[in-house]
Formats: sequence, structure tokens, C-alpha cells
Amino acid sequence: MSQKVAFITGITGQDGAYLSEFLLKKGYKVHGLKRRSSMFNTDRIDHLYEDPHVENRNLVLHYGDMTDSTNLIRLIQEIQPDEIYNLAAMSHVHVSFETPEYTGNADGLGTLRILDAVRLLGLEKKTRIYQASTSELYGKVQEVPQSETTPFYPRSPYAVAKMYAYWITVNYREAYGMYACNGILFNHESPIRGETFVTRKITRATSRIALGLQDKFYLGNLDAQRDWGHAKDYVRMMWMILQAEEAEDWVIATGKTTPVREFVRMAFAEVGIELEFKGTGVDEKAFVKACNNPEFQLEIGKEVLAVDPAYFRPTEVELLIGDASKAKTKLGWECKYDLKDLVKDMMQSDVKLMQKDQFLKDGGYKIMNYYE
Ligand code: NDP
Ligand code: GDR
Repeated sequence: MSQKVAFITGITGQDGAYLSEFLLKKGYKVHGLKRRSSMFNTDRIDHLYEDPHVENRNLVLHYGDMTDSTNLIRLIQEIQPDEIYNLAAMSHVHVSFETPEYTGNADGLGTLRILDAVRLLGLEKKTRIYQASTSELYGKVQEVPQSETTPFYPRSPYAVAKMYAYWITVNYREAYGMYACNGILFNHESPIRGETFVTRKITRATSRIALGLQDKFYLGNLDAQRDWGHAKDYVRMMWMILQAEEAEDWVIATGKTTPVREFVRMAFAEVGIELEFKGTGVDEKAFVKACNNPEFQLEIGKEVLAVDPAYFRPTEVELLIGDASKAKTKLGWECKYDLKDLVKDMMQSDVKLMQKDQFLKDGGYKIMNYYE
């Protein structure tokens, strides 16, 4: 059988990194789209890197951008992919309120550019397309749990752009008989999650506070509830979605939801620190109630978390909980990690990472304070 060829946009992101590792292990040749940046931006896939001077590499990176049609058409023509995973996006919901036009262009029209390139090049019957859709489409709660039949009500420029991407994927499937699918994935996290998403912000800050590198940190809405899974489980599903006989749209979720506040509690508990939350709304704070880890010298009663309204969103998504019954029944979806495993994995990794900072600080070097 000839080697399968995949093209991943967003290969330098969290999911792109795990997916490329997964596909390479399966024997795929993987092509990835990366943006030109003034600094190296391939940290997450450096362990997969192959010397460009070696022939027959299995991982090949190409410069490009979701806003550049001619670039995407040329690359797809050159690569002739069996599968495209369209993961590239301006993926931060809060930032999308600051950059709504760009977000619409990259996340919404960017998806059209991929679909239309495949059509223009006559690859409709060869190339299968996975579109990274999102639980943010559900936005304002219409029903819980949310499934493939729940109506959409997007609550941010990001979600509105992703809604365009969702429907243009369905439309190209119906209009041109293309194998194009939406994976409606609920939040998924990992040790390589972007540092400004809430879970990673919490695990990084918790590790720094435990190690004495930082006193406290700030969050926004502690009441928001999310259905959090592990990215490793979710990229496996992206692949399974494209192996299904029929092109369809799929919800992928754990079916459990947890408030942001509880995630904070779990992260601190992972390093033996018990918290007490006091106050409500913008006045809510968290204090150290007990420190059961002799490695950390935290004073009881120390304030470690406060709310900063700067992190509130103009319109918020309060509650997400997914119903992945369809994927469970038809694709055999199951997750290997539960939330406790996820928090543990993230905390172990961030404590190690912050120990490096501690080493530098002890050596007299200046280290960054992270407040974003
Ligand atoms: P990340 O933010 O970690 O990665 C996004 C990727 O897209 C990066 O490689 C980024 O490049 C790239 N990118 C951004 N803008 C452009 C552009 N204009 N042109 C080319 N590449 C671009 O996201 P995740 O890995 O977490 O998510 C992957 C996809 O899944 C995204 O589309 C996201 O919206 C969606 N999604 C994510 C969920 C989650 O919980 N993680 C849940 C549901 C959907 P660079 O590294 O240079 O910034
Ligand atoms: P989300 O993820 O918006 O669900 O989008 P994020 O982690 O940014 O927010 C989750 C919830 O936490 C609340 N929150 C904070 N969020 C951030 N980032 N920073 C804070 O300080 C903070 N304090 C509270 C937020 O208000 C929100 O309710 C993610 C992205 O990966 C999207 O690309 C993806 O589509 C969805 O998940 C599913």
C-alpha cells in the first residue's frame, strides 16, 4: 500500500503537534503549514524535526498563511494530500474581540480557501478534509448536554468565524460531494497547551507559586464551566473521523463539566496545597489553607489568587458539556484520560519547567514574571 500523505495547517499549535506525532507513528508522510515568524516557532514539534537535507523525509514544513489563497492552492497542488487537517486558527476567544476582522479572515475565510483549493485542483474525490470546529458554536446555552443537533448561538468573533467555517464545510460536502467533516471538539488541554488559555495559565502559576517564584495570580470568570479533555485523546479522534465510511459531523467531549474554580483547586491539590476561596464575583480570592508538601514553604493564609475583571469577556460562554454518544456508538470514541489525569500531567510538566526558572534565579539570572 502506498504511503498516506497528510497536510496539517496549524502544525505548530497544540493539536498540530500531537496529531503530527500520531500520524508519523501510523506511517504517514506529514506536511505542515507554518507561519513565518521573527523567532523560531516550532518548539512543539522540534522533537519530530528532520534535517531538510535528508531525502525522503516524513515531516516537511512549508511557509504559508491561512489568509493567502495562492500559497494554499500551490501547496495543496504540490502535496496532493490524501487528508487535510485544517487546525490553523486564531484560536483565543478573548483575543478575537480585539482582532475580529483578522479572526474572521483566518478562521472563517481560511477554511473556505482550503475547501476551494481542493475543488479548484480537482481533488474532491481524493482528498478528505477535517475541519477543527468547536463547542464555542453552542455559546449561549440552548440545551445541555450539547450534541450534533443542538442549535448554535455563537458568543464571540471567534465563534462566529468558526460558525462560517462549519457551514461552508457542510456546504462543500453537499454541493460537490467532497469528503469534508466537522469535528465539534470541546476544550482539550495538555502540557503543551498555549500559555494564555485558562488551564495552562493555572498550572503554570500554581507551579511558580509553589516554588516561590511568584506570589499570586489573577483570573477572570471563575464560575465558567468547561468540559475538559486531554488533547492526546482528541487528536486520535480527528484521524478516526476521517477514516469513517461516511463524511459526517461529530461531537467529541468527555460528558463531564467543571468550573474554573475547581480546576484551580485541583491544580494546587496536585502539589499538596489546599485552598480556601472567600468572597464572590470580583471580590473573590483564594488563600492557602494547608500546605502538605514539605518541599514548599507556603505560609498559611497567603493570598494566591484574585479576580481581575480585565479577563472578563464582553459576552461569555457560561456552560459547556458535550454529548459524544454518536462518536461513541459509531466510531468507538473513548477517552483514556480523565480530568484528574489531565491536571496531574500538566502540573508534573509545569513544575519541572518552572524548576528550570528556579535554577536560573538561584544562579542570579533575571527571570520573567508571567501575568497575561
Ligand atoms: P493553537 O492556538 O495551539 O494553534 C493554532 C495554530 O494555528 C498554530 O500553529 C498557529 O501558528 C496557527 N495559525 C494561527 N493563525 C494562522 C494563520 N493565519 N495562518 C497559518 N497558521 C495560523 O490551537 P489548538 O492546537 O488548541 O487548536 C487547533 C484548532 O482546533 C484551532 O482551529 C482551534 O480553534 C480548534 N479548537 C481547539 C480546541 C481546544 O480546546 N484546543 C477545541 C475546539 C476547537 P503559530 O504557532 O505560528 O501561532
Ligand atoms: P475557551 O478557553 O474560551 O473555552 O476556548 P479559555 O481557556 O481561554 O477559557 C475558558 C474559560 O475560562 C474563563 N477564564 C479565563 N480564561 C482565560 N483564557 N484567562 C483567564 O484569566 C480566565 N479566567 C477565567 C474564560 O472566561 C472561559 O469561560 C478554548 C479555545 O481553545 C478555543 O479555540 C476552543 O474552540 C474552545 O476552547 C473549545
